[in-house]
Amino acid sequence: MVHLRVPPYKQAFVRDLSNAFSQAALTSYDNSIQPIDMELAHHQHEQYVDAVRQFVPNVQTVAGSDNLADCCFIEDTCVIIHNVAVITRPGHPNRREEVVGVKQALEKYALARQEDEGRDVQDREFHIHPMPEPCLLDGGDVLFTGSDVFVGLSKRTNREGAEFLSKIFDAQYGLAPVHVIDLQNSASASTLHLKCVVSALVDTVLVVSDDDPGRFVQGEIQRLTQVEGQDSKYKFVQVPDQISSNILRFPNAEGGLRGMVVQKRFPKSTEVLKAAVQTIPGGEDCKVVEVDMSQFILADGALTCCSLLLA
Ligand code: CIR
Repeated sequence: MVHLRVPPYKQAFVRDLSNAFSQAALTSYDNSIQPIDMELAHHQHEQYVDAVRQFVPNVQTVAGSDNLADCCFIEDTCVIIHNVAVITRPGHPNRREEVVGVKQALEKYALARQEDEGRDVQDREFHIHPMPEPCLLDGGDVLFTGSDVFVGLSKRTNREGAEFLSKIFDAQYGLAPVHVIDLQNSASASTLHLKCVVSALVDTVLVVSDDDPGRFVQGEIQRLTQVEGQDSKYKFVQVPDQISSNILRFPNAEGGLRGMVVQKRFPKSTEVLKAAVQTIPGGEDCKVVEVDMSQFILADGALTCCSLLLA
């Protein structure tokens, strides 16, 4: 089966907040100066899930756990391309157990999908591959554009993790080539994950932050995807706020955009994103939803990290 683009999403998984979120989530912020407000975090999570529901017919919630403070950041536990899921080994030891509940939810989903008469028979298969040791990888380090997978090597993701994705997505299923971007350099070492500074608007238009890590990643993507002297197929939109470079996109069946979720409170970046959408064929019909994720930002989270989206 040849897939050339990200199709519209039919299914999403989100994960409830842990009761330990405000106290024990990993963060680069000083929690005593900027504590997380749990009530507000719950409210913002609901707004986020409502936004996803506007574009995805089935949204399933995986139960949170008191022992897993960061479990709402479900993106880090799994990478899904079309009907193939790789369960990760999250880079931080505190987060490693998060995969157990996600794997169970996906196994259940895989069984239900097999019976789904709304799907073509060959589309009912759903394959799940857990990552073995010594692989380490957070899903936040993986960007799938529709035709390429980019993997950031970071404090959380190692080369073995990237190689495992290549083995599964490229060698075994022929879905897309996997390109490695080493983030451990002076320009981007402060970046937690690759997708802190880049995400896709549509398959060939990427949003990057207008700062050193964003420019570094843009350069790497251009370099890795240049063929025989031609320019890379990717175009870039630079946003002034790093947090706004991480958007949720909801493709339509024509390769355009049905909708996009962006961070609230960053008006300059939102203006740039809205203008970029207008340059995409059919962009005038794209619905833009703004969600305030301030309490998740305090735990180094953004938008893509709180869901798994699949066709
Ligand atoms: C962590 O440090 O692992 C979490 N507090 C934040 C994870 C955010 N994940 C993501 O952006 N994919």
